[in-house]
Amino acid sequence: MTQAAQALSTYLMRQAVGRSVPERELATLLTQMSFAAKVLAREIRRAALVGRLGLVGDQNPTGDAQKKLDVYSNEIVINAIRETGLVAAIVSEEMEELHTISCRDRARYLLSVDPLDGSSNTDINGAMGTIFAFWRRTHPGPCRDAESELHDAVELAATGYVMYGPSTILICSRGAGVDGFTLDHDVGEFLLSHDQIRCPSRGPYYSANLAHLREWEEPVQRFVAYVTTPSGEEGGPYSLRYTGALVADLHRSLLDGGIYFYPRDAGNPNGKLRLLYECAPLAHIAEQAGGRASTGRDRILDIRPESLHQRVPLAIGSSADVQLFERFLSGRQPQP
Ligand code: AHM
Ligand code: MG
Repeated sequence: MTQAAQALSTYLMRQAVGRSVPERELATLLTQMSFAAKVLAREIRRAALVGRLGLVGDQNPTGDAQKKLDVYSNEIVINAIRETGLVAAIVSEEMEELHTISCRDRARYLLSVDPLDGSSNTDINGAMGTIFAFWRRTHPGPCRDAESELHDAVELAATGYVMYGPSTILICSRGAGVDGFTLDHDVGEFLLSHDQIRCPSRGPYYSANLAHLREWEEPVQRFVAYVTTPSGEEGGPYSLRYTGALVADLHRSLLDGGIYFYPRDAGNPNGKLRLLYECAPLAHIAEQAGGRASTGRDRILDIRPESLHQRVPLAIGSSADVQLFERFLSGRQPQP
């Protein structure tokens, strides 16, 4: 830690000076997300010691086996946000229905959240994450139908993710670049460690579940062959890195360059990942850092949500790499 280390609370307070009430409220919401992240970081660290590993026995709304840590993470995030009275409703990977929490006039935001990304890593001490987005409601005031508000593509106000790895890091954006804060456990605070992150424009990594290679459409297979060939104009071959946690794989691309993709296949025409609480928040972060995010065909942030747990294919990371992926899908790929 340098002497000039800036706490997240100070950073948010400075940003709030002279800003409107809604902007100041956003600082409160980010503070509460950071509080939830601290609690989760502690719980993930000691999960094996307090019986919090393994399955609950249920499936979540999108058909994944629910882990004890999934359920716990969801509760922690909801409690932290509910207390503020500033959020009208929450859509979460772990809840089938939209969770309405406040109908007060001052509930100017909606939250979409994946409380525990990469939950297949819980029991092997692998990296995990939390992904979130606060959406500005178009019609503040009593909340009658938050779900249709979300479908009307309300505006993104702040996004971020937390990565629980060797250290816990919180990355966030309010639409003016991306900053990163590392949790200092002794101080009990997130401290600014990554000021204005810029994503390198290309490589040297690609992240994808190659078990599905033969199920992907041919252009995606050709893309993999291209980036793993030494003669590729991108200076390949790219090295494969895949952790099973989107947050960890994107984090690497954001700092070191590269692309993560989870494309559609014959059995899953929209891929696996969810628009509202996985793809859109991370697309906003990637773009704010100078990167790019699309389905391979359409920009993620241009997609109007049709349902709460809607899935979309995702290619995200360095701008030149995602553009190259898009070129393959559109048949304009470089010739070998
Ligand atoms: P989750 O939120 O249930 O953990 O699912 C999302 C995760 C991503 O973090 C990860 O990249 C992907 O699913 C891994 O899926 P697969 O095991 O099919 O490769
Ligand atoms: Mg997830």
